[in-house]
Amino acid sequence: ATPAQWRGRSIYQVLTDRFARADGSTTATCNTGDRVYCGGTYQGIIKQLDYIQGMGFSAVWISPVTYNLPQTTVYGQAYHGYWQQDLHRLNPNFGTPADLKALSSALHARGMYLMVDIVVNHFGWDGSSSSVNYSSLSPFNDQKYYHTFCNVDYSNQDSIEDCWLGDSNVELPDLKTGDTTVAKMYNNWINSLVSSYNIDGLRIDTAKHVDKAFWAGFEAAAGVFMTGEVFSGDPTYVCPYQTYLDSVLNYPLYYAATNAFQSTSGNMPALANMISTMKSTCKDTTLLGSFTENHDVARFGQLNGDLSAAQNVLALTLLADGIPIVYAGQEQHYQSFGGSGDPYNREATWYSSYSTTAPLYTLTTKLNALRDWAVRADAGYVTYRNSAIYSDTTTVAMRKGNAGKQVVTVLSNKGSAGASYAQTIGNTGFAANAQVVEVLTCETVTADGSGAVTVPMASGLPRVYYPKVALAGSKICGL
Ligand code: ABC
Ligand code: CA
Repeated sequence: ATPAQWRGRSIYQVLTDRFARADGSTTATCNTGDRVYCGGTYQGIIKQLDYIQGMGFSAVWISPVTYNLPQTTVYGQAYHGYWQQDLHRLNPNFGTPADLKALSSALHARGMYLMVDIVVNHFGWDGSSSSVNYSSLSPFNDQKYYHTFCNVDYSNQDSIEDCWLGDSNVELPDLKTGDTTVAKMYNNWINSLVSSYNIDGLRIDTAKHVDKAFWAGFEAAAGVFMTGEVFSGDPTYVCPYQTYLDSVLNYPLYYAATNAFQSTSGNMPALANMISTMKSTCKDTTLLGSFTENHDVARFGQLNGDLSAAQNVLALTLLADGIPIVYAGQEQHYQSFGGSGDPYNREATWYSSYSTTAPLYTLTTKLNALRDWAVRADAGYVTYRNSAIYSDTTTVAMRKGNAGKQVVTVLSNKGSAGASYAQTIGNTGFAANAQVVEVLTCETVTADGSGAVTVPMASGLPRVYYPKVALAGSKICGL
């Protein structure tokens, strides 16, 4: 699928090993601290597609599918899939080629897209740089395909691109992606992977560690939308990658969002500023991947366990510019047991029993439904650039969508203990005296003569408004 086709989609991210087992177990042991395979598979995902689609997602991002190092390393097993050793074989722990094709078909039968995580920057090796047996790797089976070993120095871009990630326990031998032979082999591979499994989009691992000139040929060979992981909170570092890739993950917004909602003294004006800064710095914010959790960073629930705060974070994720991405477990308010970030943020989703009544599951359902309606109601919704229309120390309001079909979202970091108060929000673009529906409570309010809305804030909850007349036929709030 093309970038334009992806704009209106909403992505659910899974680590295949941790999302669902083929036996449907909700009790199978999965201790994140052990860093070993827990038994999730493609067939398991197929069985839980009702759960994913029931929340309103229209695409699923799965972790890397290629064959990985088979050993148990100092850092455990390759259950996450980022330690590949053979591009042309699949990781058998997740199923057979037929199983992956079955997942792709099952998604397409539902009108959903498949996004696959891929790694071109490196392979994986159980041991130090001097112990790598290159002939056991495929198809890059010779040292000549790899950069000479050095550790990444993050203060130097050449080093970021040419040196090795990992450490002496598990090295990540770095491919010479600047070499035409290597690039050609990668281009052939991605072309055949995409067509063999009917893949609709790609998530590019470690994009900032690959030379920029590599991407044009690779993107052409893949022929589908791709979003790159450029792990940095700095817009001036991240945005230029949109010259080389359709899209990148919106890490700067991630940092601004988690900082804003982390506590009742989080920096809300900085969040409003970041929304503006990304618009002025990036080529097209409407193609970025918006997320607030993933498999590398702390669960939001671990930073702040307050449910209202988590609701605001989800509302921002789903209603900001770009393609929203929710990481499996976020809808169950997972908070990581035992520690923060990798590996503790990779809890088995099955422990939630896939509850469809969990508060964040039902919230996600409502937000995806509204977004989906807004996307269908106005072709200009997805390309309209979201703007922060109000901010103070505890509140940010934003507007996305053309007049009459716009979503106005009012966010608060006051938390569940927050007092009730009325907040007037102007610059909504709503018509004078228009009736607008708050889609989470289904309460209607009437805008004043200037389109401003007086919002009844309470318990730190987010409020989401859409013009009432434009909801006719949506089934949202019974309209
Ligand atoms: C393994 C074990 C861990 C163990 C670790 C040492 O080794 O599993 O338990 O602690 C995969 C696996 C991991 C595994 C690693 C290494 O491989 O999933 O479990 O860790 O073997 C991607 C993937 C990620 C994946 C890899 C490698 C890359 O999403 O899951 O990891 O294929 C860097 C990379 C980024 C990478 C990330 C994990 O590390 O750039 O691609 N993610 C700074 C740097 C970033 C850096 C980040 C985290 O730190 O600039 O480049 O990301 O290390 C902001 C700044 C940022 C700064 C952050 C921290 O603060 O603006 O620049 O980021 O304010
Ligand atoms: Ca590299």
